[in-house]
Amino acid sequence: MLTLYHAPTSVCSQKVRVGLAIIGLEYDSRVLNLQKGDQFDPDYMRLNRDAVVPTLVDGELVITESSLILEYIDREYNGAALMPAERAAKVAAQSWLLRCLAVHAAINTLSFSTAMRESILASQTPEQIEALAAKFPDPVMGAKRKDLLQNGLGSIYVGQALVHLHRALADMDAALAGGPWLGGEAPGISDIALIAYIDRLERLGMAGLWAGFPRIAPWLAAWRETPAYHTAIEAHVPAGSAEMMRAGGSKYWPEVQKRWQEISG
Ligand SMILES: N[C@@H](CCC(=O)N[C@@H](CS)C(=O)NCC(=O)O)C(=O)O
Repeated sequence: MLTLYHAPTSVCSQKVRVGLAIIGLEYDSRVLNLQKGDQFDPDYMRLNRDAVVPTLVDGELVITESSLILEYIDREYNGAALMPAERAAKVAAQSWLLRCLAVHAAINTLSFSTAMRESILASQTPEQIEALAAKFPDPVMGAKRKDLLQNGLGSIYVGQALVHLHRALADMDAALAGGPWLGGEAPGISDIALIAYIDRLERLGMAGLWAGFPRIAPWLAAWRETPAYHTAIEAHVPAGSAEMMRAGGSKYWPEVQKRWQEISG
């Protein structure tokens, strides 16, 4: 039996749960409360020394990094059916999996400089934020979190996030010209790897980011009709949290939109 350490609304957890649902794999669920700091528990950090979710345990094997987990479950339990066999399509899919690192960093930046910032600043003192940042095993990640919370959209990380997201959305839009899914006629590994990130942007009230990329909205709408989306994403959203995220993110949208228009030229 697979064991998945995950968190309800963490985007990287969502994407792995979508993969598990699409393949039809059962798993033993271990839910971490990231707000309470479960990720810093020494027992958990023996599995994932970066103190992040998700982590998949399969017997003796411990797998971290959400894109690698997707690739692993598809290869080991699904005959690699989600990975294109054709040479160019396979390289494209592998590129999306790798690129998720930059896309995740950008989503983390936009989440913590807007909606999450609102709720954290409302409930934590500057000393508590300092203490949280000091717990990150990677000091640069701790400094990033502190900077996002202190400076919001004025953080130096925001410009980089917008550039990476602009490239990713433009490339997704271009790739979707070949079919309703990046995988062609059905969701493939690239669609699964990206759904949680695009979904998060919409939940932050920032769907205007793809106003100039017409194939993204129908792709997201199609995902939201799937049973996997409901099981893996929607069903885990705690009551009231969707409204808080949308309200918190929307407050910052005019400023994000202004910066986005500068990038879009
Ligand atoms: N590149 C990693 C990123 C993992 C990551 O940063 N996960 C976030 C949730 S999406 C996390 O656990 N954050 C812990 C925290 O905010 O303290 C992956 O794709 O698995």
